[in-house]
Amino acid sequence: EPEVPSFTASRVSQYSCQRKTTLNNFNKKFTDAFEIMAENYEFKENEIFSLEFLRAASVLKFLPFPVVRMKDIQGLPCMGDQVRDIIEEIIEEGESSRVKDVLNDERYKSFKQFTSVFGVGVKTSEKWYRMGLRTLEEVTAEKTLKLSKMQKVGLLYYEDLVSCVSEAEADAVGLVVKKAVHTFLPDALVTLTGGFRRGKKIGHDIDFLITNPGPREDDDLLHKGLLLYCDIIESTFVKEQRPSRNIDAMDNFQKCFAILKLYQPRVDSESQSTSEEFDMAEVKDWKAIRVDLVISPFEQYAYALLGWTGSKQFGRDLRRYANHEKKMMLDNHALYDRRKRIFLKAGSEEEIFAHLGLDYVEPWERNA
Ligand code: DCP
Ligand code: MG
Repeated sequence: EPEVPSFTASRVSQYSCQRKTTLNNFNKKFTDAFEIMAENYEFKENEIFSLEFLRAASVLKFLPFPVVRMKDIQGLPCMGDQVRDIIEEIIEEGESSRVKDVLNDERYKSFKQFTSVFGVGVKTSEKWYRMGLRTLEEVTAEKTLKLSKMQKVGLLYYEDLVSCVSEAEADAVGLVVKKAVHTFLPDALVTLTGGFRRGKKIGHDIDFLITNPGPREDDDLLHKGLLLYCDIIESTFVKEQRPSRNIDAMDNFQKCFAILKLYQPRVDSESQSTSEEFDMAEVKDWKAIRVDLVISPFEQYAYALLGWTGSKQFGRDLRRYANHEKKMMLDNHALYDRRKRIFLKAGSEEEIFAHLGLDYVEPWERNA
């Protein structure tokens, strides 16, 4: 029987920060199914079940072979009954009836549409659904709704924003952002984080971390031009603040959830032949792109970089590991040793892994 050498299921850690997970996923069939189940539980605000499926997905993303029979998952962590049932169904039927039920569920379908709008989360979706709204068409037609500024622009640029961001677009935006930042702060470091730093070829947004070595004069950076829409969140970090206990807490950096207008040269010959029929001004030669800009003080840069590189599941497991295995508290700002009652400084991601007693995991191996 062909067996993958040096793989022992019982030695797979329950923490994704002790595993190396690349984008090479042999079990997409299963992990896509789990992610739908997790999302449905998230819509029902059942965090426990949602996490159960996300953890299972993350373990299967790490497996160096495709699962073809139940024996293949024997001894692996995070394989609860709900998870095993779905794996069994997919092995036997090629698909899962439970997942199909979710995909056909009216509430799931509505929440999926609603949350695809920038600025709309589970809470707003819940409200709209209770009002009897089911589709985005119904939402836009409902003139009595009080939409936030964020939701208004989310609907205005909807088509652009739901179409994914490519690597080429990420590079182009990177140049624009760097140029803009450097006119105000010539020495600032601008680093691409999020999925693109992990090697993903597409994303739903582009994440940048900005830090300025030397004296702090970055406070005004986000208040200057360039953006189509920008929701600036002021920094709420207070000095010597202990890392938050909540593993999904937002950080306190100054940040901006922006929509950037990326001009694109038109390359298709088709539109050129017909362009004479249109007023040139009406031809849209740009795309609205979601960009997150995070400003971190230089001393916190390594922690911010680790946190904003993700994946979300990798970050959750790092914090859970720190807390439960090391009695330390980690967030995007700092690492605090509860026993020694000290903050552990780090100038690089490598140092943070070392503080935690973990082997270093490269960004492209954090696709948990
Ligand atoms: N993150 C964080 N704190 C937040 C928001 C995000 O630490 N308040 C982290 C977790 C994510 C990373 O930042 O992995 C980037 O967030 P995204 O939602 O942009 O996720 P990705 O970039 O990984 O995926 P996508 O391709 O969907 O953009
Ligand atoms: Mg991203």
